[in-house]
Amino acid sequence: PVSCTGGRADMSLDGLRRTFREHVFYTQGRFPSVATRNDLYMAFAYTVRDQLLHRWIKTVEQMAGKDLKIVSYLSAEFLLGPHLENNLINLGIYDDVLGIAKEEGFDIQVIFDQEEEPGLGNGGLGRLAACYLDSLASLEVPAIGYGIRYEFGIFDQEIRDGWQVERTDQWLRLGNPWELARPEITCRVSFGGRTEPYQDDRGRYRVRWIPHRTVKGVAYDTPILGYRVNTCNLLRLWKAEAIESFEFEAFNVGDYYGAVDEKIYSENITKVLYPNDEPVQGKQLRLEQQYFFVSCSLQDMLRIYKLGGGKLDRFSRHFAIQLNDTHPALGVAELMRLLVDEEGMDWEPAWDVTCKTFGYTNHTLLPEALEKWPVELFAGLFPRHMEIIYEINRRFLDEVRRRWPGDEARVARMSLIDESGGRFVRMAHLACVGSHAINGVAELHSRLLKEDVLRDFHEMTPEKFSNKTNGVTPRRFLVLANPGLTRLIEGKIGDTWIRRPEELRKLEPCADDPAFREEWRRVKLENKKNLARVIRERTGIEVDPASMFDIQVKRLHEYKRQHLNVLHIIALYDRIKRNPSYDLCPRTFIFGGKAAPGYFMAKLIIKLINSVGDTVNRDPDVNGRLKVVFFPDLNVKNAKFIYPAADLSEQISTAGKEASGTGNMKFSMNGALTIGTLDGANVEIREEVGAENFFLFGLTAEEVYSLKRDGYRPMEYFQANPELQRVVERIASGYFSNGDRELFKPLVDALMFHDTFMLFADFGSYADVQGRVDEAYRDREHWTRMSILNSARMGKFSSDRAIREYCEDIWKVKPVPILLE
Ligand code: 26W
Repeated sequence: PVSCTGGRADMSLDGLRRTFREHVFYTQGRFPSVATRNDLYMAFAYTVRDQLLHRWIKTVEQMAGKDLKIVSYLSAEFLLGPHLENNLINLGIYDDVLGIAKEEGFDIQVIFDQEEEPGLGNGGLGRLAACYLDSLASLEVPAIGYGIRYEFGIFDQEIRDGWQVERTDQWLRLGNPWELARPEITCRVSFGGRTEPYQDDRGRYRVRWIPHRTVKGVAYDTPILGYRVNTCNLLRLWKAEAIESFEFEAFNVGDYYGAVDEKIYSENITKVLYPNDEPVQGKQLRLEQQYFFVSCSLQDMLRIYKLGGGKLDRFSRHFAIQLNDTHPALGVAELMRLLVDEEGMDWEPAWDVTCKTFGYTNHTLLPEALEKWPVELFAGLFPRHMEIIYEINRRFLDEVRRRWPGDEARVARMSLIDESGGRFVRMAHLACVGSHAINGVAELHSRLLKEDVLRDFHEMTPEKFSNKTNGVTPRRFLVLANPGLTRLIEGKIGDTWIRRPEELRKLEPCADDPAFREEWRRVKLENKKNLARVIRERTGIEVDPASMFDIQVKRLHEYKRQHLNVLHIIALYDRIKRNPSYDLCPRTFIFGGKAAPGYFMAKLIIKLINSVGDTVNRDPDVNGRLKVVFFPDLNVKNAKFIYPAADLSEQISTAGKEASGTGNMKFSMNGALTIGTLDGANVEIREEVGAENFFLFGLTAEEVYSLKRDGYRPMEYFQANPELQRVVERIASGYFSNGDRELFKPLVDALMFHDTFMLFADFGSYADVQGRVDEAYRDREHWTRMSILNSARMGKFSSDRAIREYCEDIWKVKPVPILLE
């Protein structure tokens, strides 16, 4: 065993202080008196990283040579958020480091604030991947996360004149102390060209791919430490570089600029994260990104596996690969190519290995969000994979025909190739056929998958399907985000719930204790004051921490219905204008979230929120009863101010549209009550916390479908509801846009004539239930009781529970405890 006791592995207070000072001096090259804020942050980060590396070495050492199984989580996105604070919590040295900072004479919060977060994801899907990495390590399960090291992550959002403005995210500008570049761990990834048949030395028919161009993938490793354990897993992200091979040089003799072009072209692949939360159809670079990281990752796994002397036909006993949505689904064809073309396996055993290795998680029901690639584009980039997909499809459709003779409609529906107008490769079908397990991310979502989107696949192979309801890590979203509440809970029930959140149930009796309720309110008020301060700093708006904080933060999307929330705000405003003494419990409405840069309607909704805010916040008639705030640049770092400060969490998507939602869980854990539809995980949250502690409204998924089927006419709801008419009229008349009737016309027209997401159908019941929220908030004792019960009953939504289910049902992997000696 490698010995690294003493020195930088020393985690005593003295050891940490010495290591920190050494890093200021030897890593940053600074005297303490001239060290910048960033020098200090870097020195702390390296001090903590030393501890991680110590555990990482131990993890690798103790896993080597063991007959174990590794989870490989393939995801185009990992939305990790800042590392420093999280690692301090997981290591258990938060207070020590706070002490050192104090002694050395600076504010640790300022140091934390210096960290640029790796925003390598869009929203729910990427953040889920990060929570799952935390839980895998915390449960001591060997795992590798594989993804893309985007040079520019999700854009930074600014609000100018009420509109979203995007700025490039330069997260690597000051260096990234959490990653280790591995210039010696590289893979070659090829694109384009053609294929060619040949006979191998045993006379077997083979195919060789003669690609048009090849790039190099370089590994960048980030250690992922679990909570209070020694397991330190690996997040391996790939960066694209130009290969500087002999041929490359030879080809470019005398053509310096050509050579530089090639370099730029190659490095483009991992330049930027696509900022859409819906697929970008036909974007070649996006498809190249997907293949690039999938190919690097599979090559890497095969390399690791062969290093341990494994035989290829047993690969699936040692690696369980999870496809986070269809973004890495090309992996199915790529593993086949590697096994058959590169390793010389026969088709059948290779296919057997492939199917046993992959699992597929679906994250969306929106039909327009299912990825499909034009065959022409696909075949041009991946001629060999196209052949392999045709062969998979041929064999698969033969099976369909055997099961359902003569049912050619079914064959067309299930084919990996969509030929219903243009030809496309259906990535979800490829993922389903090439996996032994398929799951949705909430009970309702998994049911709808089986009944609708993947119905034919469920009929054919029901045993592949299961549900794995999402979860979030209580470490980041409770312990780190809400230290006040964490202390209060620890004072009552200790801290074992941080690993076993089911134990939060022990708090239930405290809901009946008036003194505890008082404390609970005090913590919430502190958190609200804290958010109020941040809002003042970032927007200049003053909000009253005594008012109800009603919050909706998530990506801007019509199906998430931020504009339904706005319609209700305008209704309240309208009531005040019609009756200046209208009795309204003071509320602060807080919104946050990014809109895809090309999503016009989502950007218009941001503008509407800000315009309504401008009007309402200034109107003296309102007299403090209403405030509307758009919190700019929602990211993981900012989210920590938001979830702990909420009284009410808005989860108001059209039923049947939100696969799960995870923000709903983060809010509820922090004691917010939810107003929501029966959509995604809301259904299960309501089951857990009890219907009496949840504000339910709106159509069910079934009602939404049948209404759509029978012909939904928004105008009927409009005509039946005078308040709704006045609300829409205020927007249409230019009341919030200085008389400009054109500005919000696209939004108004979309609602009046289409209302795809049925805001009008749900408006009445939403406004009614908001009235009940208003009443309930006046009874502070009862509200606090409900709030405590929400936190106490959120155990199910820990990502630890979710990961245990994946481990047992899909991956068949077991924990491997790591000793530090
Ligand atoms: C750029 C292409 C693209 C396409 C789709 C990027 C990202 C997506 C995802 C499917 C969108 C997404 O984040 N889905 C969300 O996944 C969460 C985690 O399971 C769920 O909680 C959300 O309901 C779901 O919308």
